[in-house]
Amino acid sequence: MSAVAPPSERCSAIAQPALWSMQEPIVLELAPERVDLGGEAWVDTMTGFVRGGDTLLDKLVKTVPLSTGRRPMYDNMVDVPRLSSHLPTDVVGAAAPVIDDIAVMLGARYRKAFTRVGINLYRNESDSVAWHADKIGRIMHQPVIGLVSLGAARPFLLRPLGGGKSRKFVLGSGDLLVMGGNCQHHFEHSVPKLTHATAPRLSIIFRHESSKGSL
Ligand SMILES: O=C(O)CCC(=O)C(=O)O
Repeated sequence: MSAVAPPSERCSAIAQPALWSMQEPIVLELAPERVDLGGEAWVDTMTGFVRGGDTLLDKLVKTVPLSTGRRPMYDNMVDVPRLSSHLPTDVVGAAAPVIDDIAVMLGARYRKAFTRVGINLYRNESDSVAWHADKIGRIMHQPVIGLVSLGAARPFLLRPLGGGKSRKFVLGSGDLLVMGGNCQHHFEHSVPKLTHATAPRLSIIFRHESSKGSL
């Protein structure tokens, strides 16, 4: 069950973005650095992979149908604290061709077909995603998940499944983070709520097919 939010309720303009962040979106050569998490789990990161991140955020918020999901909590159904969309990559690419470019670059590097795109809009500091590992990890060995962050910088946390010391990656507009190896099997991730006011952030998640279809 979900309700599509009208564009006017999704977010307001980003406060004072960097000038390069407002240019037409382009993608730089992919040159990530690897963080070894141990146990064959890893994260690749690249700062400033996408230029024009705030322009891309604006375009996606205006063109992609974003909805509020619902989930059970105790005896009630509650709104998920963010807006989301899950679409084939080429559908999002029709609105913003740079999405196709990113999927192709990730595909060439990680040897996967990134055919699905998830979009999450964190409208303000109260929006978040709770600790979880992606569902694809339950049915596929060592999936690769690419994530491009746009808009306000927010911490992205990773910790061993079930708890433990977390690692913080602060993702700014245009930054890339890729989770791979045993990451979805041994780790969980979250984007926590903040205690200070923040401008909107949008994440684009690139997922590939599993042998049992797309997730
Ligand atoms: O927005 C993010 O950085 C994380 C999103 C996420 O964990 C998800 O879509 O499963």
